[in-house]
Amino acid sequence: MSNADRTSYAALDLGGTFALSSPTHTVRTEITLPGDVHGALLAAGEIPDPYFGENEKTVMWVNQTPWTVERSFTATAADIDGYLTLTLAEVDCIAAVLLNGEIIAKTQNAFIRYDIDVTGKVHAGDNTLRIEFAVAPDVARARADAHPFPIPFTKNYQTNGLEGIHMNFIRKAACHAGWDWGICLMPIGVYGTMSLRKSRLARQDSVQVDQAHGEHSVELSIKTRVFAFAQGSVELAHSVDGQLITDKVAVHPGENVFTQNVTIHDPRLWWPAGQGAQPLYELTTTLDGEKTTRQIGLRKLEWIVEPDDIDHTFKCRINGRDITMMGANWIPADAIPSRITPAVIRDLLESAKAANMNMLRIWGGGQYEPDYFYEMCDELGILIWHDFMFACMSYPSDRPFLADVRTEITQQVRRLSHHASIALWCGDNEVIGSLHWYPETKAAPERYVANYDRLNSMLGNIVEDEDPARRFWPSSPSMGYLDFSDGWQMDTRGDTHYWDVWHSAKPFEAYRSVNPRFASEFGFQSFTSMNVIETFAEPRDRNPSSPVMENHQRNAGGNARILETMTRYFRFPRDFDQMVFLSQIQQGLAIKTAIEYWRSTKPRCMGTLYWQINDIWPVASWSSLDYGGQWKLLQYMAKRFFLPVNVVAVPVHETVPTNSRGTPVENAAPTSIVFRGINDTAAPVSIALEIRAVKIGGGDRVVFSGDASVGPDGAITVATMPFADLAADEFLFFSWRDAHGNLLGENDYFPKPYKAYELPEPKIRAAWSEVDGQLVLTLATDKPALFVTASVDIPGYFSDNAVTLLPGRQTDLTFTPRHGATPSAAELIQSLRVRNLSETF
Ligand code: BMA
Repeated sequence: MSNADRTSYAALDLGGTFALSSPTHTVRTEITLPGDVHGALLAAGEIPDPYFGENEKTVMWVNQTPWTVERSFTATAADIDGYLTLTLAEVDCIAAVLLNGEIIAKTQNAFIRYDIDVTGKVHAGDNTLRIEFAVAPDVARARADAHPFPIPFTKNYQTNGLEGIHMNFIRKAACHAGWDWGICLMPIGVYGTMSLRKSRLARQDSVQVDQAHGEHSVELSIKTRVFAFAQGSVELAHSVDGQLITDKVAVHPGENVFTQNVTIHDPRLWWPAGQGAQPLYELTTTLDGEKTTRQIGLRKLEWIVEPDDIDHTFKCRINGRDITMMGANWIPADAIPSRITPAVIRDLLESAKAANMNMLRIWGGGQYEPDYFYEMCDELGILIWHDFMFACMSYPSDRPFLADVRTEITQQVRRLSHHASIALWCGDNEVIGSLHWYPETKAAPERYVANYDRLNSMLGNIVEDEDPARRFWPSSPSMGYLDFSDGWQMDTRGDTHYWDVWHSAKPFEAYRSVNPRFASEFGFQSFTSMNVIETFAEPRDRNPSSPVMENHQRNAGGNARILETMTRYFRFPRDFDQMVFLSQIQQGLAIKTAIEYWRSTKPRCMGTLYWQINDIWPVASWSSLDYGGQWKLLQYMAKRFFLPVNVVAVPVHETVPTNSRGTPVENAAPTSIVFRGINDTAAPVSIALEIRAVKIGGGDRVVFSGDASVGPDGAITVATMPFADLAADEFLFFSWRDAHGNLLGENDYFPKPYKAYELPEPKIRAAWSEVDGQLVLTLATDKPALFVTASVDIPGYFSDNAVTLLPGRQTDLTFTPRHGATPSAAELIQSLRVRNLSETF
């Protein structure tokens, strides 16, 4: 690079320490930006830990206070010798930005990157940057009051004596106001880039990459958006796969678009996790010295939504193969945004991959994630179903609102479209459904449908213009293009949110009463693990109906639902600790019931994403990972029920027994049990299946042993067993091996609820040994032991857990530390605890 190039572009990072103050409050302290006000006040000892006890209420004043942040920075003559852009990303949210006392911008959308032209406004020497934040809930209320007709907001965050916040009138994560799993903090801050960029003539605004896949090559079409301050010419260069394209291009003031093509021969294809490797090609773009890099995964991705004999397919085809999507829904990783770091995100995403997931859905009540999130997904092979950020309520559709959202969506699509991991753009979460929730929307459906369509059709059009290769899906759930009917449980087309088991207390078996094409939401709650509860509840509060535990349960009636369900499937737990453990067994069982069944219906069902993988704070919720990333039992069970080659038991009722309300009768005995072999790989697999009937007190007999071949991407019935062949005290345990005798998996099926069995008290032996330098925990038992779970006091997870142990069948577990922990053998051994179902009551 020549000297001229080196000086033509520079960026001054304006992140760092700012003074934090308020015109209405006496607090004066410091804040590190990017960061947030709650984090700063907590660090300064000005507020207690918002997550502890009921402190949420104590800190509520923070979001009702206007805040100001200010810093001075020094610029050299060289720093300002050119056109200057102040780039601020993720400013949360309604604020005035002042440079040297002059208002240079007003921000109002946390999802927009503000590129502010500050040419001539920065001095050589000292400068001041100041951001004055308005009280967002007040602005939202004023906007709602001024709107010509009422637009109700979701009741999901009407908590803590708040009257609720009109989150549909401001653009920031809706769940910042609380959700049915979330604390209400309404954070304030700047979470993204803060930099002063100097350009000779022009700056990069976005780089997008489209892929056209041929027989043995991929043509990349690289679209660069360049913002020029004046007429002239700039050097634009891309380098990828050893090829360099350099162009001297003429620019005119404003936005300029350049498209350049590169052909990559014999491409190494990118596959989702579990289906192949994730090779990434590095694309470097340089504009007059401003250099950016992107990792490009080469894959052809299509959504096949077309008529079939059921109604319409809904499936993701990658590199020509219809691949079942398996995973969960994603919410923002922390309610205190400054705690969302690359290390936290990597840990969560690696846990998703470790549980055999290949897709996450970024849910519309949260946020667009930082670049590193998607880079990690590219690297790990995790596809993203991406909602746009609208959820569970109607939104305005006046011109200023739409203009603001147009900028938001356009920018986000341009920022993210080059990622191999982005699989789908979805208009929103449950906004169509929500038209049927509120008295106002129900009373005037035509108005609210028209209002909805103005926003939703604009979103679709932006995707069509900005990212034509990607599918736009109007909403989740949705039945398809311009279909505004309420089709949550429609199971012949589109995607399905099936919530009857949790929200309507239907039995777990009800999951088998629907046959979704793609189940994008369904969930069942559990308590967060005991060591997490200990971080927010004093010993005296560790009771499901204490105010502290109720504050850490945001779904009305949630704790009651957890406990009531226990009485249906289990003997009631003997103490709080066991109740917490049992709640996680129960949660795992609910979701296992759904996913095993829906996977067994392949190719009818081509996706199961349960609600939800992560937590935003420590809380009772539907998540499979605790706040902090620890594995709940559902995460372990997910690792098994998402095995690419799996065998599942499906009870079949010749006539489905239902009660007078049409609800399946709980625990009705099936006529037979069908064993379905599922193969989500590209090659045929041979499965040697052995099924044993096991007496709950010990002793078993082989009831089936046979081989089957399951074709690529297929599911077939491997065995069928009349239910009458099972004795009253027996359950089924089955295992399957490949053609070489390697164990591929184990599973079980209990025809009756666990409470109906006289569980023996097993003696479980745990022994550590070192195999190939790795510590292995071997678990063995003298009597059948259910949901045997090992835990240690070190961040990490075992290779399996919540396992069924039988006499003579031991299980070997290895431990994977998280967060770079390097536990000694002694530490692991000392803190080991092994639990099982029989000790819960
Ligand atoms: C879903 C989500 C969220 C909610 C969850 C649990 O439908 O879209 O709104 O948190 O249900 O109730």
